[in-house]
Amino acid sequence: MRNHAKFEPPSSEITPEQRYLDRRAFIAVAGAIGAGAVTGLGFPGIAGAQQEPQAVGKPYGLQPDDKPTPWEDVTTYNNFYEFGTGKGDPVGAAKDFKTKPWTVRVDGLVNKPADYQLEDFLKPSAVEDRIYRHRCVEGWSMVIPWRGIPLADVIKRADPTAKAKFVEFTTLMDPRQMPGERTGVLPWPYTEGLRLDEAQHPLALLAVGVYGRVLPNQNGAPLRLVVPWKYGFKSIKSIVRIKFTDSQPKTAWNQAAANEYGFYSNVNPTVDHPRWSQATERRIGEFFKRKTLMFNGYADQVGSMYAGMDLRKNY
Ligand SMILES: Nc1nc2c(c(=O)[nH]1)N[C@H]1C(S)=C(S)[C@@H](COP(=O)(O)O)O[C@H]1N2
Ligand SMILES: [Mo]
Repeated sequence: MRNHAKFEPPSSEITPEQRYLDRRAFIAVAGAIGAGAVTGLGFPGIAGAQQEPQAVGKPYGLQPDDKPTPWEDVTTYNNFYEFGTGKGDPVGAAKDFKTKPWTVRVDGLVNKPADYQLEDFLKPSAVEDRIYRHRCVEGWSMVIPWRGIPLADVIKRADPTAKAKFVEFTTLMDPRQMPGERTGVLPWPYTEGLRLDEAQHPLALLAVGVYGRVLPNQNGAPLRLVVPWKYGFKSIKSIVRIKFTDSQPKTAWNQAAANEYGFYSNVNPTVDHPRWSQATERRIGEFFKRKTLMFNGYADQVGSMYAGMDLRKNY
């Protein structure tokens, strides 16, 4: 929590470069917000849920013309099929979703399996604000100020055995609360997976908040994954289980359509999805398309994990 950046609302007077390079403003806001904001917020049930959304966080991999997507878009244009297949469905359908109490099971090939209450799962000192790029395989993108804890910290605490090679994540299965789970649109519960080294990568985040506030239900409350170099569907929401395995986990989207959704799903402008080109993207709130970047702009940080792999085969 050393670096905070606050981004003013888009203004024709201020160029994006100025916004970035104005270190004075950057530091002033960092002081005003302070570490207290982080210890208090992002934890369900702790004051702060009603404060104004703040685009706080250290920028990771942002391009010079990237600025946070407005709160309104981040929290009303969502993919969360448990609450409907329309982008506008989850904000209403998840309104009364119960995220307290919430248990997270950590198990499989680890020396320290445990069932955690969410409050015990999160170490306040590990909570960070980070601004990441987000790219959905459908061709739209956002820039999102997350609040969360590095997944690597959680893995360290679980202490995987030498046999552990992958991590499997599972979303809550509760068809009474999640109407989508009463349909056949995906194999439920939603599952995702990462190779262990990917999961340990310092960019992989378990988010509990966005815009300095507790995660809204439609964004995957109370705990969701964020892996910014992969297509958005890898960033599984409302996680109840993190399991370490020796074989590659099945994932919901791969089971639904294996030719469209591979295990890796790294953002790659040179490998198209059968139905959507991945070469360009539309930033939500913008009119013109932008070029999609290899690994969504995080190639310098993550590229070495895929050295020697055929990314056309391992899509
Ligand atoms: N459990 C679950 N997680 C999910 C999804 C979903 O339908 N169910 N959709 C994914 C997709 S396709 C995207 S693009 C992101 C969207 O996250 P956001 O609504 O917070 O932007 O969540 C991902 N995580
Ligand atoms: Mo997506």
